[in-house]
Amino acid sequence: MTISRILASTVLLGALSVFAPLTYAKTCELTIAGNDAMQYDKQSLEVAADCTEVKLTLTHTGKLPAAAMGHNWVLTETAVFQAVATAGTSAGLANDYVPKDDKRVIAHTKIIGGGESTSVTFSTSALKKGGDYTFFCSFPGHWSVMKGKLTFG
Ligand code: CU1
Repeated sequence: MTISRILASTVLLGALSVFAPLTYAKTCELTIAGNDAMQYDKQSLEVAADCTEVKLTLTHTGKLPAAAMGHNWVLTETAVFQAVATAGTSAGLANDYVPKDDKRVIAHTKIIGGGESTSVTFSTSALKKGGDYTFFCSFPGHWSVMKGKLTFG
C-alpha cells in the first residue's frame, strides 16, 4: 500500500464518520399510562442506541380530573430528579408542575386528566449512552411512587 493510498483511505474513513450520523433519522415510540391509583404501568423504558428521536405518549386511563389526579411525564438525570420535582411543585399547575426554562428537564409532557393522552418528541442528542435517567410524574406527591428508569444505548 502506498502512502497516498493510506492517506486516501484515512480521509475516506474520516468523512464517513462525520457524515454517517446524518444519513438517517429514527424516531422511536414509547408509551406509558397513568391511572387513578397514582401509578404508571411501567417502571422502566428503554431507548435503543440507534434512535435519533423519541416520541413518548402518555395516556391517563383513569376518570379523575387533572386538578385532582393529574399526570405528566418528566425526564431528567437521576441525580437531579428530586430537586426538579420539588421545583415543579412550586411552579404550579399552570406550568404543568415543571420549572420553567430549567435545563435539567430533558423532556416533559403537559399534565393531563382521566381519559386524555399527550405526547412529547425529543432528540436523543440530549442523552448519553449508559447515562442514568429517571422519568417521573411531577404532580405534587406523585413522584415518590410514579417514577422509573430510562436507559439509552
Ligand atoms: Cu401523577
